[in-house]
Amino acid sequence: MSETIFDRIIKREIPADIVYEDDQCLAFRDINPQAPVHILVIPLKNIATVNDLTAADEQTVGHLYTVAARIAKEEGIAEDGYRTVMNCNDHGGQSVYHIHLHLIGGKALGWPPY
Ligand code: DGP
Repeated sequence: MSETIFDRIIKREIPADIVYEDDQCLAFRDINPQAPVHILVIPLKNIATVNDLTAADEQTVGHLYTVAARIAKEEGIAEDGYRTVMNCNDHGGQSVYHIHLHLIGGKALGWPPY
């Protein structure tokens, strides 16, 4: 698995505004926020895309969601609502090949996303 910028954030080789961490995941503010709250929740394990997930990753991916929900409450956006999305490959708009759950909120978001 090739190293990405997110591996370097995990290793603290480059700075990030980290809002949560535990033994499975790290959450930090997106460098290019698309809304008042835009946080990325990533597994410490480098899984390139959603296509690469296996049954062994199910607990990890579920954990990303429970962490995102916890952060949404802490950020004060849970009641109004927010979006969680994981982009996959080119057509999905993925640019960093280490899976990450976008937590986006703090304003009313448009849908559909095109
Ligand atoms: P995606 O396009 O779904 O792969 O989202 C990648 C996101 O990662 C994008 O919203 C910008 C963010 N990003 C890229 N490089 C960095 C970085 O060095 N630091 C932080 N905090 N975010 C980054």
